[in-house]
Amino acid sequence: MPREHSYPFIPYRPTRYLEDEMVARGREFYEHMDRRRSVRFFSDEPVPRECVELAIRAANTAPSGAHQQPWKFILIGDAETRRRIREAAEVEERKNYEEGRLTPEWRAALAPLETGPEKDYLETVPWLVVCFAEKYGVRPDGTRVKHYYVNESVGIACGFFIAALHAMGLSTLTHTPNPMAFLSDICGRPANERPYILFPVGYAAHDAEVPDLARKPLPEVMA
Ligand code: IYR
Repeated sequence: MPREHSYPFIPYRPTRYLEDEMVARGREFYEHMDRRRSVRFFSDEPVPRECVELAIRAANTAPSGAHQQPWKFILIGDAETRRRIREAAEVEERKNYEEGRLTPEWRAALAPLETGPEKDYLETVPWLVVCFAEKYGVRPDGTRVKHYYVNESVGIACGFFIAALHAMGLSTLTHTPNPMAFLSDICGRPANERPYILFPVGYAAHDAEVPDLARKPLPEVMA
């Protein structure tokens, strides 16, 4: 029986696999994702712009509330803007780390990561990508469009972005300088866009190190 629709619908037939192949593909994808780490030591080696554009295209395939795609990815490659972002981020982070804005509990949680106020990687990497969340849309006549599930939608898109970079052998860090309103000024973004995550994008340095952390085992994250 053909379904009745008020709007256009098209057939969708996602590829199906034999069960053994499903498991093999799932395992391969999981193992691939399990090799990803957040990186704080980057190379200054150039990265083709096309790679970052492809990662943004991948992010843009994410599901979103009412298919509103309430995200904007700002791509920054020029050295002067990267320098300004580093300086502004470090001003805020010095207040966090050196002027006691981080609570003792927060500092203790971060201790194993050995993070600090120095954010030199923001100038090292060839690209910065700032993801902005559109709190609401703006019609051409200036009226507002309500957006739904903005945080969930943008978070999923950023996950796709991170996964796409990893698939290309690139590294990133989900950097959320706090507060990060300075990113709206530097990137010249309108009031309906809220800075969401700042991603340095590049190759991991040849001598990069990451904290020796373990992931929670499945029974701890699944019930
Ligand atoms: N924004 C700070 C602090 C920080 C907070 C969390 I939660 C982290 O996982 C890592 C760092 C900074 O970037 O150093």
